Amino acid sequence: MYLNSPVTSTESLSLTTESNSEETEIDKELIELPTLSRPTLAPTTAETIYLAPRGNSLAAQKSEELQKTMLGHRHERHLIILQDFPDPDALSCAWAYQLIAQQYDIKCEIIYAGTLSHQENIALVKLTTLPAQRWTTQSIKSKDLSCYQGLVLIDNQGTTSQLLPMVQQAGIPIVAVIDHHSLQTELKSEFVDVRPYVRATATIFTQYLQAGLLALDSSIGQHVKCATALMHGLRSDTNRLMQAQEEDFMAAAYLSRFYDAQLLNAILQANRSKRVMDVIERSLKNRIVQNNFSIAGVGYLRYDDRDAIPQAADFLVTEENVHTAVVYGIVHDEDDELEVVIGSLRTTKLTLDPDEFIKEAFGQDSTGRFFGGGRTGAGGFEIPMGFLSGGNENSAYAKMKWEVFDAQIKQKLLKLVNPKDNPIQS
Ligand SMILES: [Mn+2]
Repeated sequence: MYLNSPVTSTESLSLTTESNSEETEIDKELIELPTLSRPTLAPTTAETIYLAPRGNSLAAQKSEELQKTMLGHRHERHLIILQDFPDPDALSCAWAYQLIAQQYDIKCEIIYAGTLSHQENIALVKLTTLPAQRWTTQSIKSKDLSCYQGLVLIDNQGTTSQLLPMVQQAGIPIVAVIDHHSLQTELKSEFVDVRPYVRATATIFTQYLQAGLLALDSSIGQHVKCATALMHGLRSDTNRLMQAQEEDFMAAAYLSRFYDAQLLNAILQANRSKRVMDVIERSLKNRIVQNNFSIAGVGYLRYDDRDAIPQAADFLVTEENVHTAVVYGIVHDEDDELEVVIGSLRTTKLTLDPDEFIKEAFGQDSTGRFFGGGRTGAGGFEIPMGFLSGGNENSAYAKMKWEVFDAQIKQKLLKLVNPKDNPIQS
């Protein structure tokens, strides 16, 4: 807090308004040709050096575009849809978006379909009074969606939300998509800012703030809390900044002027529940390690404990000689009587692309939708069990069902991990 000297406001002004807009002008001229023929991603050393300054001008350009989009939607009501199980990156960015949009008299509601199951997420929402609401696939049916004029997707592209198809049916157009996961599907959206090479959506949002979309003021409690949430989102998506790159550090440096370190500490101090500890124990017992991959099925889990899966993967990847961990289990949703296999991947291997790995391991469903994807260092998948859901009162049946799914998932993973050694073929 004491870092917030009066200097900061003048600094940020000169950074954002004047010098930056001039830079943008020059940059635009320079990059006019390359932008047209720009390859999606080819990280050669030469290009990495070239990308850095362009990253900033892209941020300035996108901020301007977003502002124009918001100007065109003044006095409307929008829904910000998060992934079913939102993480700190998603939650904090949605809040930042809401605060930015407020200035244009756009009222945004932040919604998600699943639960907040990670103890840190619960602490984040409670301690910062972050305004996110749970709308289940049941409760949405009783909502009047006609009062909303637009949808916003943040830290996701709709593929991880059960709510999106339901609100799209109501004919609400997508106004903005802001994400850092690999491009999933072509979405029709007025504003799109998808940057897979950025480590956190919180970095993108901090750049918007720096560009002047919202002037953070450390005397406003809500701004301090939002900056703290963004810092938490940025840290958690970059493995406590260990996988952060220059622009993530720059974003963290900017947030450091406004965030509340004590509040962040309180969020991080949230303890694991006993049930999460039990899932971690099961993952330890069940893991098999092959070719530096650690793979563990943890059986059945309650819906509210779903987040124990990524936490178990976070833990397994810390074992020596392990660079990648995959943990999965069957999550039972009592509300909808549905079961789904949920899995998480964590890797420290720089050459392993979680998005590619998961897409290749599990493929697509009958509609062409992938069962999962990822970003740098982490990925996840969800395989609906459809007709096989339920019937678990019969424990012999439940056990058999788990064994089949466990074997099938292992089989698919081990094909990639160790093509020659497939334990199923005996
Ligand atoms: Mn993220």
